[in-house]
Amino acid sequence: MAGLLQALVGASEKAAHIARLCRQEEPLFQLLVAEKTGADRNRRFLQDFKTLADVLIQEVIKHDLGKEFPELKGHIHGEESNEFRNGQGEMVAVRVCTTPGETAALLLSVLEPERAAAELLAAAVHRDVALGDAELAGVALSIPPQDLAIWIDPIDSTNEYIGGREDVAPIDGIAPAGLRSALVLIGAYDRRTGCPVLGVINEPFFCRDPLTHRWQGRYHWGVAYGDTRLCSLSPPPLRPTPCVVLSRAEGAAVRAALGPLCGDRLRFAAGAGYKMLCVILGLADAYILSEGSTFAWDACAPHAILRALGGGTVALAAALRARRVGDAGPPPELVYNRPAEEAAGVERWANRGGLLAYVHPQHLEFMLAALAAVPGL
Ligand code: 2IP
Ligand code: CA
Ligand code: CA
Repeated sequence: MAGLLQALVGASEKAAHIARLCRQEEPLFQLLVAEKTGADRNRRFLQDFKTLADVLIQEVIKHDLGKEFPELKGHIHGEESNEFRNGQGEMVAVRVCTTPGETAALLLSVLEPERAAAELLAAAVHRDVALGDAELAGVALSIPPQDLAIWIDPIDSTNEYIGGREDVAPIDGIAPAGLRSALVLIGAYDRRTGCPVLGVINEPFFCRDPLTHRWQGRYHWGVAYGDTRLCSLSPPPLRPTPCVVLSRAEGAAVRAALGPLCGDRLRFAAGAGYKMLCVILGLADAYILSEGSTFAWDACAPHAILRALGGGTVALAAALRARRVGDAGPPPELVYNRPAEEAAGVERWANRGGLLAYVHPQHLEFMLAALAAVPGL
């Protein structure tokens, strides 16, 4: 089972490579930023291509994990559907074929006439990834893959990925926007309980290599299964005054309620996964979101890592409700196996009622107390 954690990391590395490739290689980059040329055809193509990058990355992860762990087949889910409408209006099911040549031909049926782009992508899809990570190789786990299922967000913060800003200065280590917030998220949860068990976050655009000027990535992983807690990172130190990271879309009521608690330590960032990563890295102590604007695939991987570090991710509205009726039990955490039956499409998997991601349980208590006073939450 050490194999599954390594396979998740390996899949995230391949995904990150494809994400970088689309920005680095001219034939692909031109498609990604085609909107800027202004031509109508290109404007439509932009929409198509960024979706294709997402769909393809998800299919690669699905394919590689399913091949190595047949028990997971049918239990690997993601944000995207692999059905893709090409420029001629035909439906193409994007998938990984047996050979790079076949995959390139399939991709060309979507990208026609961009042959070079199709071939570059196909080569990346079929590339073998060597990890060379001694710490990760030494992790020995025994979690039966047939008890697990997977959530993939192939690229979280797509808007920042497409926008590609590199000049956004971090504030106390937190990038308010830009390429840094585009992440690959792969999480495994317990099929029966819905609890997150393994998580991998890959940052494809962590920094530029000073010599080659190419983007370099990094990854983080965590395990929270039974009594096992393992993580590539150490728990961050407890700060007396918590720092909270929010979406720029967060409402005034939540901002006002947090004021007395954090003073000037409110931060804003793009990307749901990136904000959870800020908590994992100790750049913030909590990420609070009052709306159902994130989904199972956004939260599963970072939630598993937070649990590995002794924290978690609470279902905000349900936790506040429980508190108001005097429920003394632990606040309910998000689960990943229960769709909202009355909702349709992607909304079935929305984290309805918002969330609160934390790393230190002491902070959780403070924040729930402050938020319980907000009318309408
Ligand atoms: C999005 C992305 C957004 C986030 C939203 C997610 O995922 O992470 O940035 O909004 O909740 O669903 P915000 O930045 O306001 O937190 P995607 O980019 O995969 O659609
Ligand atoms: Ca997302
Ligand atoms: Ca996404």
